[in-house]
Amino acid sequence: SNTATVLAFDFGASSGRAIRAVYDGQNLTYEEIHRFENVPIEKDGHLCWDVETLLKEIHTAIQKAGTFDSLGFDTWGVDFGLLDTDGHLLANPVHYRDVRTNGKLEQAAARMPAEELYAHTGNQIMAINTLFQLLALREQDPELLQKAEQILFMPDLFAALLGAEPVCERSIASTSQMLDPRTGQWSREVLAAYGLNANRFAPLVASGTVTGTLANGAKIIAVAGHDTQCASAAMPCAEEDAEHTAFLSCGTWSLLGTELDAPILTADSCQSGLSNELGANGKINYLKNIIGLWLIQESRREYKRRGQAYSFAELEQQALAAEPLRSFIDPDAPEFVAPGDLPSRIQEFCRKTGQPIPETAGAVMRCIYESLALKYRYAIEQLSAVTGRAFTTLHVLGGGTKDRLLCQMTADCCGLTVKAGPVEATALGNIMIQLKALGVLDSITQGRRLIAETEVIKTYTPSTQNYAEWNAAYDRFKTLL
Ligand code: LRH
Repeated sequence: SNTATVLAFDFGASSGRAIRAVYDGQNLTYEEIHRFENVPIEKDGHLCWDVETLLKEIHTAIQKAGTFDSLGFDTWGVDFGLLDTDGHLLANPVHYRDVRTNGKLEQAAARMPAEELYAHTGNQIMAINTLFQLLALREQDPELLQKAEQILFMPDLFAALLGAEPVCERSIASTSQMLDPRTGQWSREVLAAYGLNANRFAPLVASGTVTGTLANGAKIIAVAGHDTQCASAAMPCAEEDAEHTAFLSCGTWSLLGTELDAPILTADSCQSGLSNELGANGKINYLKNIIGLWLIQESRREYKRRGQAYSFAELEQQALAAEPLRSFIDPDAPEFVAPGDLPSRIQEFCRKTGQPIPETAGAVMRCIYESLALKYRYAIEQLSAVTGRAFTTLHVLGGGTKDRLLCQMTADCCGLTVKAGPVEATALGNIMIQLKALGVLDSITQGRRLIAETEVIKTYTPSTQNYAEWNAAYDRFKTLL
């Protein structure tokens, strides 16, 4: 039959969600049936995933969903858990924002220089990557790592805890800094350089592989375990437009990139900090990790701690009212990664770089918004330079599409037409990959067409009015990087 009901689990930075979708052969309808907190907990001095609580929430969602044909999990990249020989979780998986990887990049470079590591894996060198987390673990708790029979990435871990075969699905494995994007296999050179054993990892499988069955008969599907690759699978773009199209998966992180047929592993590409990730459609998602809306989310939390509770809409209004193009930060400066008092760190950045200090919440927000838009422009220029592509359109995907100020600023600053939507890109990609695995859809391309026809996509045209001011701002911004 060409109809199906599927359940998509998406684990984001503050909440997890289960979305139930029904495809009747022509139309797709979907609704969020369960939402729950996904807040890291403190365990043995580390910031951790609360797997036990999350598993209960997963079971609640399955109960609520009634009958369905399949389910799939997606989460952010890089994080993993350890299973013993009986398939039991050995410890709470550590969250990538934990400080355990501090200093690990330098140590890792002593074994293999960053450029070489990049040439093998094509990942932007970031301390959060799985490889550096494993090095930290081995140093800080060698016995735990020794006890581990299997290392599983989070989406595959949730599936395994529901009874699926343990696998390493490729989209999430390609965030690890250990996978060779040319072959889709672990890089032997990298594993050897760091004394890691490929046997510890479950077999690598393609996105959209059926890995198990629940008691109710529903299939467990390794979708694109990496949320960014789910979002990209839902990009409402035709294949023939790829050359001129960039995407911005806009949530807690901003992932800005373009779809390629083959990876780019050159020194230039390494210098530009561009990652080659494996997409669910077999393409390379060539992209840059930018810190993203985290800056806004975490600032909001800090204002709340101070007794000033603002909604996102209020913060957007205050940013709109603040003086434009006054002070900027490098959004990806290391001091903004860890949770805490971001407004003060932003003020400190402005002070030490000799810029006016943003005093009000509105001024801080304005600084964040503009700095993100400027960083997007910078990333687009790097992407253009390395790929030789001239972009005309930027597809903005995910929750960030609700932020009209950011969408318009991005269009203005980058001089690109922004097409914003779908807002539920990640869940929709997860759903489409399941429908394809069930044989209900032929291809990701067909899913994308369906999304283009049925979802709300809002166009933002770049204003020519303030382009000169953005240009001047951009020159100032670049001196801060
Ligand atoms: C976005 C994301 C991104 C990175 C980061 C850790 O949610 O998955 O692509 O991998 O989280």
